[in-house]
Amino acid sequence: MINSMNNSLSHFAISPNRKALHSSLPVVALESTVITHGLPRPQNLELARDMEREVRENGAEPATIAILDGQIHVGLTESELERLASEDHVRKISRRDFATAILKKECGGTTVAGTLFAAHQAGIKVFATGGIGGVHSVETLDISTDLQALADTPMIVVCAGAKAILDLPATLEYLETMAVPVVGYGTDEFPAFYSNHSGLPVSVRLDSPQEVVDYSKTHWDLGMQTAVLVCNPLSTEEEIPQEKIAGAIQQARREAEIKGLHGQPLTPFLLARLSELTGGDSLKANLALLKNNARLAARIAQAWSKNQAKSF
Ligand code: PSU
Ligand code: MN
Repeated sequence: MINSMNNSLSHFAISPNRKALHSSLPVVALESTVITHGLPRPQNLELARDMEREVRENGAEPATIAILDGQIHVGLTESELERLASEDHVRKISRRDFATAILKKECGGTTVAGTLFAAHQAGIKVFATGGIGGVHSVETLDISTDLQALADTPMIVVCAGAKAILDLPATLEYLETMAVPVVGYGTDEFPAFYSNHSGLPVSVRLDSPQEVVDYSKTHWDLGMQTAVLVCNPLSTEEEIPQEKIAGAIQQARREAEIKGLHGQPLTPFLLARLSELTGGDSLKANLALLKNNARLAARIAQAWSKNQAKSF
């Protein structure tokens, strides 16, 4: 469990969203590993801008989170976003990497786990990503810190399920063990990132932003400290049916194994290889689901702050 701010405030730059944060206006945190390690250029910068636009157009303030020159930024300016998307030496920042990046004055993209840490410290309640990390199906043990962060950070996380390159049944088992509610947004099935169908059940189905807010409030009023994971499927036009992508996923995994890849480079390799193997189709679906999640997160953030205003 991570203690609240303590002396860490000096490492934060929260300026662009301070007003929104203090007046409990709707704010959506956005991660940045997807910009630095998850997508090729120039799509990474376009996507970062698109996600911010989707959030704004749906009534909330975006706060993209990253590390620049050793400072944790909650909310980036346009030029900071451009810099992050084009920097050559950027670290992938999960929870354990903050102190390293701060002391070495590095730049870095925050993963789901890293973003949850910084967003929670800044008082943000809603966060949008593409797909969470999870349990990899490799011989060596590889469980994303994302799962541990979800287990101990009380935030609403909007995603398209876990990335399809993972062992999805094992990932869901882990989330169950850690008591993280897995919400199907308008679905009974856990989405598999590019595909809407995994054949695996969610723990609860909810159908509107207000239902997500009511659910989260009840969960946290009981004293629970876990995230509420909202899994948002793509439209049928945008998804890639599982049977169409299963072969490419298997091949990418095999290649990673032959290369002996493990640790932080594994996920970026699998995503990039999959895009090559599908002739860009997986990239297209990945971009669509990221925007889709930003949209829903903004609507949930709006419902959340309306609810907060009512209870004062
Ligand atoms: N969603 C995407 N693309 C990504 C990621 C999520 O559409 O690249 C990133 C997230 O930042 C997530 C990370 O936390 O991949 C998982 O990395 P790992 O498996 O090494 O924990
Ligand atoms: Mn890992």
